[in-house]
Amino acid sequence: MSGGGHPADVAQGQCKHAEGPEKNFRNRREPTVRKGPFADTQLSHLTGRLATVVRWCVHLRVVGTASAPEQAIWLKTDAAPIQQSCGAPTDNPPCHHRHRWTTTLTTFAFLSQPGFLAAPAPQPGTPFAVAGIAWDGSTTNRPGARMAPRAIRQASQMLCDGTHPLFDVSPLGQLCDAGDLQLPNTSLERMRAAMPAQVEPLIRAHHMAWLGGDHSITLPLLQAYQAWLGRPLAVVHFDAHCDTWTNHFGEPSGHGTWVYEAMQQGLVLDACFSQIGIRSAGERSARDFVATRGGQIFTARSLRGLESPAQLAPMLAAIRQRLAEHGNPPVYLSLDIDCLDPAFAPGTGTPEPGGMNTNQVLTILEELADLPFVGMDCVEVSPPYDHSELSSQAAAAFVWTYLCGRVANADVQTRMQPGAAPV
Ligand SMILES: [Mn+2]
Repeated sequence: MSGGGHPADVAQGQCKHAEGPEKNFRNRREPTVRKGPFADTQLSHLTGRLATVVRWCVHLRVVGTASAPEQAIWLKTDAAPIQQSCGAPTDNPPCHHRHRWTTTLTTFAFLSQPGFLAAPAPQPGTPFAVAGIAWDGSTTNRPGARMAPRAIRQASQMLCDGTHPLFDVSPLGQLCDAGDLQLPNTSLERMRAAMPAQVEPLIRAHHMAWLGGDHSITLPLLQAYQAWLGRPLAVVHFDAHCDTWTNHFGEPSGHGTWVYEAMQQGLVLDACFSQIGIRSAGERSARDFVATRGGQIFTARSLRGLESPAQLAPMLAAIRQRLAEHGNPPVYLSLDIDCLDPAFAPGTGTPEPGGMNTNQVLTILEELADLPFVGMDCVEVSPPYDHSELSSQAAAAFVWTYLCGRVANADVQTRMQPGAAPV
């Protein structure tokens, strides 16, 4: 995509160090070579290339170590909203490291607006936000999910103006990108301990879509939502795996234990827990765990050949009925990209053949868009194992579809405040 209206193209020239096609890596076939004694020689050609690379490295180093106001000047953005959203003092904002990460590392060469769907940094009153949780320390097979937030953001920029063909709305203008949480990647315990102080202000300020990360991030997210709402949540859980194991290869917690732990901790309404796409190997007690606790399991096998709204209607009705029986509680969506068959999402840590297709997931997301969702995560995308960005594209499409569904159902109480009456 290279049309003139594309966000990536519109965003070009934000940095004064790279204005114009002659200084733009993407649009330029040959480097700008300073004329001199060797102007027409191969040596001069190589020198020019080297000089350009050095100039870019210096530029990135300068911008990368700058404070938020300095970056704002260089990137021609307004620092005030950034500081206000972080509650940071204007003279020496301690929050600029987060924005340094999201601005410099994804702007090199491409010069595109780095946010999901080209969304700006958080501002008070923006209804929706995305944030990355770049953690994959709990993966049991192939790592790489810590790279996913950036990959999903990049894939999202293919969606242009974000107008959904079914809902006919766009989240742009109502969406901001809070960047990635600042988390230590040293241990699961330390990572989770660092989450609440960053997660809670975001869920109070915005309806959040979280970009994982491996699935171990969902437990602390559910803890934060349960604490905020003061009540357990219903969950719609797409996954190839039941994630109900009682230990993580000898450790108490990991990316395959969060469902068990959430139920044990009373974070979720067991009867309103719906699993979709389950198919992995596992002992029967784990595979059936959610059902034995009163929840519902829709295996990948049971969904074979069912794709359209009419074909999926019985399943959708079962989810709705269960929620209605329990007063339509707030719903959390947790979407593991490995619910998809590896043909549709090869870039994931624990691929399981025989999975859902993209249309099945999209149909379910579209048909359930009027449920009282309070937030979502999309996890387990592993860009190093992806091909042609298939998995990142699917993840971006799912998050975008969810957000458009929220915008299209603005009459539904999408952000249930603590103590509010059920929808
Ligand atoms: Mn999984």
